[in-house]
Amino acid sequence: MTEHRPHSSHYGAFHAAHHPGEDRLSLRPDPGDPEPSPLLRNLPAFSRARVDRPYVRRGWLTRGPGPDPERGRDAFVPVEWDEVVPLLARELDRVRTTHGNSAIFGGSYGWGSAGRFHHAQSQVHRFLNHLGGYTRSVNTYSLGASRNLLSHVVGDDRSIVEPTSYLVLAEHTELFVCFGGMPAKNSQVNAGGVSRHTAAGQLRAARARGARFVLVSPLRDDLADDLDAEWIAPLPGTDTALLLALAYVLLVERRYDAAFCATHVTGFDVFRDYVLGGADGVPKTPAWAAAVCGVPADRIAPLAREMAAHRTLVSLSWSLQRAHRGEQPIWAGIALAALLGQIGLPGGGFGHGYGATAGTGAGLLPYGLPTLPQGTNPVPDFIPVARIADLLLRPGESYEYDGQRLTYPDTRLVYWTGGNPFHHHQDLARLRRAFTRPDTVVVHEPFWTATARHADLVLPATTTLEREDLGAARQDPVLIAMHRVAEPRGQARDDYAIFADLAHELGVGEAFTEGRTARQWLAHLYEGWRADLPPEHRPTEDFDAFWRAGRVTLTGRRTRHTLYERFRADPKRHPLATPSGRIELYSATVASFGYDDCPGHPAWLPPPAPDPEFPLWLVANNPATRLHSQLDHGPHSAAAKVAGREPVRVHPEDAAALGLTEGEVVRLRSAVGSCLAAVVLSDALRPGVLQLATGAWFDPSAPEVATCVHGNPNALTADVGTSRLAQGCTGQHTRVAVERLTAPPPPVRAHQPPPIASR
Ligand SMILES: Nc1nc2c(c(=O)[nH]1)N[C@H]1C(S)=C(S)[C@@H](COP(=O)(O)OP(=O)(O)OC[C@H]3O[C@@H](n4cnc5c(=O)[nH]c(N)nc54)[C@H](O)[C@@H]3O)O[C@H]1N2
Ligand SMILES: Nc1nc2c(c(=O)[nH]1)N[C@H]1C(S)=C(S)[C@@H](COP(=O)(O)OP(=O)(O)OC[C@H]3O[C@@H](n4cnc5c(=O)[nH]c(N)nc54)[C@H](O)[C@@H]3O)O[C@H]1N2
Ligand SMILES: [Mo]
Repeated sequence: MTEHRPHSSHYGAFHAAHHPGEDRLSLRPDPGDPEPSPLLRNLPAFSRARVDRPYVRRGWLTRGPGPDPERGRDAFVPVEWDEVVPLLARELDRVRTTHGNSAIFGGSYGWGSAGRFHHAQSQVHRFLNHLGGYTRSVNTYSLGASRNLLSHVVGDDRSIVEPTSYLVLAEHTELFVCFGGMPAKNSQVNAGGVSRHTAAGQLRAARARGARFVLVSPLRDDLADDLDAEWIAPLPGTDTALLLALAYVLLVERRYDAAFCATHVTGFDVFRDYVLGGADGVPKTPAWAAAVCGVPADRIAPLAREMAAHRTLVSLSWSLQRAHRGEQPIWAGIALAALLGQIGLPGGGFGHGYGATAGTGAGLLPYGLPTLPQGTNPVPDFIPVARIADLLLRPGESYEYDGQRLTYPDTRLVYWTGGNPFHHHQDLARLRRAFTRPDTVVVHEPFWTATARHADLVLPATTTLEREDLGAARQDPVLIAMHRVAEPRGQARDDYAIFADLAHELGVGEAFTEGRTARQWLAHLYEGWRADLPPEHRPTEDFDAFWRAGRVTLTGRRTRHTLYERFRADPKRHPLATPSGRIELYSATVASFGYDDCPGHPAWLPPPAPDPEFPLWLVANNPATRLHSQLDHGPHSAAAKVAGREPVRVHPEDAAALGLTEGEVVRLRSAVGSCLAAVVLSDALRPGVLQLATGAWFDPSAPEVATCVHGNPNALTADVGTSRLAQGCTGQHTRVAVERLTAPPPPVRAHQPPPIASR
């Protein structure tokens, strides 16, 4: 396929041609993209790590389904498609008839690939719904704490889905105070795709107009250099204290907007009382905060005054809430913005996720996109997504969640397509134990990820490049005809084709496929979507014309608007969806749950006292050189590794104190596990804080040396929810010690196939 064809990914649209003889991909970013993402460089990743055919784990094949400590350690036996499909169909049938459908965990969280039809989660959910349903997961690793919190505080998640647009910020915001930054590395990516990367340009435009940026983060590179930001570096996990102290200054100096608080806020008195110390005897003064967060008190008070004197955006990153009591910094940030009284004014108020994705602030199409109908799931059971290990380890036990008492169902079969829990979950040694518990684990994967290695049945999925699809996101102005760019590798098949065969075997083939081929589905979804659009936004191209053209333009994206404008103008006519209709600085609902880990107003809830054995903070953020764990073996990701290992950044002062040298492989140890990583010296960190990105493929091949020898930070993070309110992921931080190695480090085997056996 030497002709360049249109395609799309979570990090950009492009044209590509595959040269099979040389195993080379020639790739041209979309010509309309002002700043194409370097992540595209990972795409020409043809590698040994590919799953070439179906496999069944040896122990499962010989002993049959059942809990097995060998899972994740065993060899795999190659099998034929016409053998594995009936085998798996029988097992699915056994589990649902013997244990009921709630015994199938089909949450299958993960980003998979861009493409509306071959969306792996939609495929697996549709398939399992045709079998009678499954236990699902709710919420995301991205925003576990915020979704629930925002529903109580501002009534919905519009501040995430459709925040004030960048165009408005670029024109109006005078002062950006960015908690967690707006990292350029993250605005490469958008779920579903992005054909135009505009975030960095908009921020430069704001700067060129004279806006000032303050970065609040333990890492200096969370805002681009060309924004000339002032850098304030708190200790990880202490933003709540800083935010409360800023509120304290506004309150005692009477710089807050009393009129706005009187008309648009509920619970002001409770919050003020807490901040001033009436509730607990501790006034949240700058000096108090300085002792907690390490930011000088004499910078905190002036910052509060500057915020009150300018059109200020309080920008809160998603990372803030992916941590111990992650609800609190978001609630405290909204409270601060409420005191400033600029919510609903152009360029003022708060934002939550600018910089987290390419789409945040890029505007939103006022209509939906083609999607594969998933059917309905009659099984009521669910877990908050980050409780996966608890689900498998604690069947029948109950726990609290957002005012409810839930019980973990007894899981017999785990079905995963398009996600990598051995990348995304915390405390991977514990997840390994959890994965020994079910009777059967099924994974569809293009690659031998750690999750595939911990399965019993591994079915080789095509990559996006090997199939046709529709590519679009609601924050982007084009729908892309994703043409096939490469032939499927080995015996790889589309998730859809795999499910179609299983469905036929189980007697629901016609219902699942509706008699359509994949190409017929694309045409069906496209035409059905087109017919439903408001006429002014309906593309004139029918499917064939769209497919030939390679794209259609999506019109109507609202790129200039201010969030909460109408609420501000008339809170009675346009109330928020909270019980009071206002911004709740005190929530009677949250208070009624009686959770000490999430009381009824924003509060500083200190982490457990630090263990002197683990003196350093580790920030485990999203990676700059790849999307999560995807294509970790790709050229761009590989180029950032040091001697094949994931780099851990260390401040030169810490390195000197520990006797570490650039490039040295060290062992990081936490209360739950250990991993190896290669030292890279950097003064872009607050001293005492290390940084190790997520996504290096988990490699437990030398447990006597480390839980992971490659550098996956989730070997170190604790598997604890944010609070009972949301049970969100807390993987962003952990406390560690650094140890020098006394023997040469073992090789990294993560990107090689597992042991293959004959029967
Ligand atoms: N410590 C720590 N951990 C974190 C985070 C953190 O900040 N710190 N961040 C968290 C966040 S925000 C997220 S969203 C998660 C991300 O976690 P995931 O979304 O699970 O990570 P990915 O690496 O994107 O996994 C997607 C998998 O799908 C596979 N895949 C791609 N296309 C297809 C397909 O068409 N079919 C099939 N069957 N498979 C396909 C890929 O090969 C890959 O293995 O990680 C979380 N984990
Ligand atoms: N290149 C790339 N882009 C991505 C992704 C990817 O994998 N790769 N993943 C995408 C996904 S799924 C998501 S959810 C978003 C994630 O968006 P975020 O959650 O915002 O991203 P992170 O990179 O995890 O964290 C952002 C920054 O927060 C800072 N930070 C960490 N802890 C603290 C703290 O306690 N206080 C303060 N003030 N700052 C702190 C860190 O320095 C970090 O670089 O990114 C998306 N974009
Ligand atoms: Mo995420």
